[in-house]
Amino acid sequence: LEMEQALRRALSEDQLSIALQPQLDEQERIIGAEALMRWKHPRHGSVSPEVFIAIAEESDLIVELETWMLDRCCKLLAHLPVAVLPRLSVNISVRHFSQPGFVEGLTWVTGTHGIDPARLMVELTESIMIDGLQDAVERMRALKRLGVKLALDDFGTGFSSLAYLKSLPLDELKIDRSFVSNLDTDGNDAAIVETVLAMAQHLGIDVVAEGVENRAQQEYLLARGCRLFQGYLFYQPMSVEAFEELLTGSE
Ligand code: G
Ligand code: G
Ligand code: MN
Ligand code: NA
Repeated sequence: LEMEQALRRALSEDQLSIALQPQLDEQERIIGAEALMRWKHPRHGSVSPEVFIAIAEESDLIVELETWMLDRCCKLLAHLPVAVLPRLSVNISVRHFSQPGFVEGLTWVTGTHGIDPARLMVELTESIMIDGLQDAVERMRALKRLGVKLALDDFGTGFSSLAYLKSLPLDELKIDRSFVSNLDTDGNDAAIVETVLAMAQHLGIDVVAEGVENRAQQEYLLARGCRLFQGYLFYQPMSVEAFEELLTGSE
């Protein structure tokens, strides 16, 4: 509860920021970035998002934090032409996704900033299906009607099977970095990655490989049809200023 109060203060006292990690295509052109929340406490310093996101998710505080995040991301998209920055990906927790006003909120924030909702990739995790597949599918369809893109994050770490994938209106799958990191050493992980890529291709869903740290991983993925990459091999998450510099400097 103490942490929750400190986090509420963080929001009103401007202690939160955004880190952006570029996403690249097979030619290593930047096609977007994932937005990741950061919190620097005035006395305790940086607090890990693993810690503060989990605390925020215990209440509707997560809705406030992610609403702030969406506003900042739409503002940045409005500021940068689509040719410079095609899209941004934002993580949305199941609690926020399940809120009655979520679609309206997204409609409002994209409208206010005058951006094409298709430039926003909403990253969801398999936990959205916790209250049943049908509910999740209906909510996802409402988002698709607005025009935003949908990604399934941390794919492979959840409890669900591959079978339901065909019923989800997804644009993108993000293979969890735990599978990518062992590609060269673990035959099972390599087989999983290969299967996911083949299946996604079959379903017409793009795949982002997360946590790509070396050329061997990149080449393995490329050879099996993966076209989108994110990881320390290319870029670590960086400040918005550094990201803008990267984009405008490489024009
Ligand atoms: O860089 P990294 O340590 O930021 O991120 C740690 C975890 O925090 C990741 O799983 C990431 O998805 C999550 N995360 C970062 N920002 C957000 C956010 O705005 N909302 C949610 N739900 N998760 C986030
Ligand atoms: O769960 P989600 O995929 O949203 O989390 C993104 C997290 O992955 C962030 O914490 C980010 O810093 C981290 N990350 C991104 N690229 C790499 C990488 O190449 N290696 C490792 N170990 N972590 C990464
Ligand atoms: Mn993510
Ligand atoms: Na992930």
